[in-house]
Amino acid sequence: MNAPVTTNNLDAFWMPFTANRQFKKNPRMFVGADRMHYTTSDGRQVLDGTAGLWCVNAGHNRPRIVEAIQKQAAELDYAPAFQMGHHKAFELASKLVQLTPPGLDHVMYTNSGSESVETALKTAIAYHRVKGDGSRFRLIGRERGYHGVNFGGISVGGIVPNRKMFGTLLTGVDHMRHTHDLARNAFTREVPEHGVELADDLERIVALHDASTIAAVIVEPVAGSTGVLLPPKGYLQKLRSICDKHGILLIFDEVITGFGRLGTPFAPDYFGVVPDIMITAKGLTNGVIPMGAVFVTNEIHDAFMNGPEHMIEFFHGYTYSGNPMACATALATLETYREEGLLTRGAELSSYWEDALHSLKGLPHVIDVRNIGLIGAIELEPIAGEPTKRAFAAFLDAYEKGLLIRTTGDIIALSPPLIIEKQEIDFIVDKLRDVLTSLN
Ligand code: PXG
Ligand code: PLP
Repeated sequence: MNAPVTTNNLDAFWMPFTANRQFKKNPRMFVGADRMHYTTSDGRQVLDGTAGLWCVNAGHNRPRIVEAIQKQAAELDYAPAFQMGHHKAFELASKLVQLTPPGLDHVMYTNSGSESVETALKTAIAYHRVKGDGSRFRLIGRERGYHGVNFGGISVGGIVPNRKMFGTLLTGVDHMRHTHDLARNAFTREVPEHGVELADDLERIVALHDASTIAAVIVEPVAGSTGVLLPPKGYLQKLRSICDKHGILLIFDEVITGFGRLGTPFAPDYFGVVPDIMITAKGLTNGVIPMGAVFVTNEIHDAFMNGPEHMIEFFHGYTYSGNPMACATALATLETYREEGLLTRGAELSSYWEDALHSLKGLPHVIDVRNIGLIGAIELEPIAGEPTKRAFAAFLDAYEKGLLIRTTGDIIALSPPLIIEKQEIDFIVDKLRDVLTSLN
């Protein structure tokens, strides 16, 4: 007989990217959230040091968003995504392309970062083919890259445990080296000095496979999930110029960096390098309703607008692409960002944030502190033979002390909602100091 389904029965739900057995012995449950804080099931307040999973950029329970969802549900709950439209999908697209860098003026909707990645990779390969260049099929990613969990994304990605269980993956993929170099760049503030030459890996890969076989290069402008790896000075510029030289599309995966996380609306506004395809999700809807968006240049879009007009131009899309509930949520999110200046608020706070984080230098086990915009990372020396254990202990202790952080490997990652105030930055750093001081 099946066990009764109650909230006390934790067995049925196989949780994602979670130590299930550890969690179920001692569950950590949230029952509410408002602005910067969660309420736990035992009635405590926990400061959200990670904006959920890098997505709740405007903080929790924002009135415009709540109201928009309630209204939309009663007005138009669903509209078919294929061969039919609804106004908010077009309104949102028009508003989004005003925010994105000039030239990235067309957008396709998805439901997650992972789907945005698949959409971008497929678009890149198909673009070359519609231009009559079907021999360009290879995709180049980077070691330690995270591009979601679907087959295309893990193929171009470079996080070993996310890949090694899943067979042959996509063929025709190659990887550049990652840019993390503690020997030369430890305790750098914002962009590190050393490592621009790592972009030359792309030239080597081109020399090996020949440019005529390569469709696209995909990178996170700042690698998030793997533990916050920053691009060295000049690195992204160099990737851009190598791509231009060889007719290769450059894809930025901005699932984390998009929507204000770097103190600018998107990474091109920070680095001055514009990709051909830009992948987003997370902050697009403040994490509240699942949605992603993939931006492409006019040139890419226009290349598909050929053939008989009654024909579908691109055989791709999802049941929920541009779902009315998601579009209403995204519109309310953009309005909240605009009213409160949140897409550039990170820039105002970043030097305070930087100084606060770097004050942790010198504490036990801390081998690096790095930051950019409202992202921070503290890298810990792993316990010999037991990687991840030290950081996980820090995560559990911080949670008990009222602070939610993320850990990946032995790196603590921080990415608070962009509405954070200075005293809340102080709270984060004070708690971390307590945690790190008492860590084994
Ligand atoms: N690309 C990038 C660059 C991401 O960071 C995805 C794609 C996939 O998005 P979805 O919506 O399919 O999860 C991501 C997601 C963490 C963490 O703590 C990071 C992500 C997701 C969950 C946790 O680092 N990144
Ligand atoms: N599997 C089946 C059997 C389907 O019919 C569909 C969509 O119609 C899908 C998967 C894809 O679902 P989605 O469009 O939500 O990605």
